[in-house]
Amino acid sequence: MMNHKVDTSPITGQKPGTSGLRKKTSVFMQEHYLENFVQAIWNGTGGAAGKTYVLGGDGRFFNDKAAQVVLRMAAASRAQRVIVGQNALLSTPAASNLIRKRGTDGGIILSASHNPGGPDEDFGIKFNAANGGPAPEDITTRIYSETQTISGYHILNTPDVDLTTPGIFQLGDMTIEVVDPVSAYGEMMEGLFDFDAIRALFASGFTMRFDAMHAVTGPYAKAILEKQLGAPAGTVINATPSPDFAGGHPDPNPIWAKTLMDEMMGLDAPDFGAASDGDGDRNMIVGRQCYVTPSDSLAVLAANARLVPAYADGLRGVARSMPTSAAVDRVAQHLNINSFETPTGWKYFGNLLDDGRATLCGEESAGTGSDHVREKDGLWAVLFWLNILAKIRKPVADVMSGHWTQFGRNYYSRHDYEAVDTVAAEALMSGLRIQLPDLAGKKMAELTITTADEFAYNDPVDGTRTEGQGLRFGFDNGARLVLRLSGTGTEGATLRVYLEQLETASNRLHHDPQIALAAVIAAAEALAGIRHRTGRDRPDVIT
Ligand code: VG1
Ligand code: CO
Repeated sequence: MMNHKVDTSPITGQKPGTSGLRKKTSVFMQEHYLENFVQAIWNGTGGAAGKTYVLGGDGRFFNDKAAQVVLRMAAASRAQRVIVGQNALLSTPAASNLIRKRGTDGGIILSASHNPGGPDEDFGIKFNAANGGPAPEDITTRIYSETQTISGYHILNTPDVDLTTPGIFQLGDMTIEVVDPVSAYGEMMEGLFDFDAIRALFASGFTMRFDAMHAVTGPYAKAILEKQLGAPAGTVINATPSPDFAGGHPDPNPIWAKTLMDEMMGLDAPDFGAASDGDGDRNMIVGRQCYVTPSDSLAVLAANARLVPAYADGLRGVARSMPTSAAVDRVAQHLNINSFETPTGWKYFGNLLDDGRATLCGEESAGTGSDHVREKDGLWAVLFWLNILAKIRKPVADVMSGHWTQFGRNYYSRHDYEAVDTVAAEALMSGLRIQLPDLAGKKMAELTITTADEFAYNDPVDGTRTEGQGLRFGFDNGARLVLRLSGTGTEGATLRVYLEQLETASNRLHHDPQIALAAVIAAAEALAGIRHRTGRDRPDVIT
């Protein structure tokens, strides 16, 4: 067994973004690229010696090979044990659960999440800390600075480890424990939700379609929905993880989960539909002829949390990312609990969850989660909805209508302009940034700007300050506009335009969001000149 020290030199651009390091797969497959970053993880976190880790990924192209590299490098750096999902598969929330349950020092997740996969698409790697959550900024900063000074890495020169069967294996002095990726996660879900009530719901003829989008949630959804909860076979579709997600884009939104959307909008639609993303941490919820925006879904979960055994005593608080709509804030106010507004990315929820200040968290990008793990959790959100529906036995459309009648409706939409020229996108943002102090009082199309600032966050638990988290504009009709650049893309820049407007008039709760938001959409164009600057006449994705 040879422990090699391989000479290397820093590779530029290994800076983790919103959620780990994401690049084109071909970039990750370049000599030393993955190895440099993995060594930087060890170096930035006090070394791997004596540590235990969880390892898994979403099954995309290069997942299997990358997992073998991580194992050989962990062994060469004298890690004590790695708990790895069978065939190197683990959904992100399942990895978070294992890190916590087994008390490991952290985990490595091989995934580019909602980004497409394959030799010409994207790959990614993420380091999670001992609390099970995405490494906070101080750790990612240390890892990044290690990538800038690295001169060598350690790796064993050994054949691949067989990860196809659960069991205990040795690699050098390191123990490898191959585990079934689903069982611990399934047990956790059973402990949170009223499985008997959900079983009774399915037994009563309730129909559901779950689109796993050829990604990692397939085996989880099959085991939990069809086997444990008795949903008919065929409830879960596209259930086999595929290295390129069968050529699809594993992002559960109305555009990329179009097959499911079409079925749910049809006359014979099932009662309930859901989808999840590449690594299983996002969710889309859709009722019969009723799409639920992620921001509304978070609010509905918060309002009905007491119906779920795990949250029967109520919520300690809720948190949402800044661009997420304020729908959940209205519920929090009604429940008399705190609501926190954090920067985009799950890592900012970690302290609030660890400190017991928030129980539920969510993002407009289809991420919802709670203190059961430290990641957003797609299937958990679906089970939460099923638990609510099992108790109240109403169609999703009626749940939404009742919610809006009680709390008002925060009309919401996000317009994405993808793979835009980076220089043009940055110029758009910096052009607006310098105008911020002078914008209040200015008219944009039909609306007048009342507030304009750039979001910064002071973590209430450890006092860390995070700046530059999105440009925010308030208008005289109560609408809100947010602009920010994505930190997960791998091609050019993605401009995200978030639009929101509260409506409380009972006769205006059922409009098409694009129409309800027309005034703020026009104001955004007048303010930012998006079409002109990006050269696009419409967004690539509207959620
Ligand atoms: C996007 C979403 C953000 C989410 C992140 C990771 O980030 O907006 O809410 O936390 O993806 O999700 P950005 O920087 O592209 O806007 V996942 O499921 O791709 O890990
Ligand atoms: Co994801």
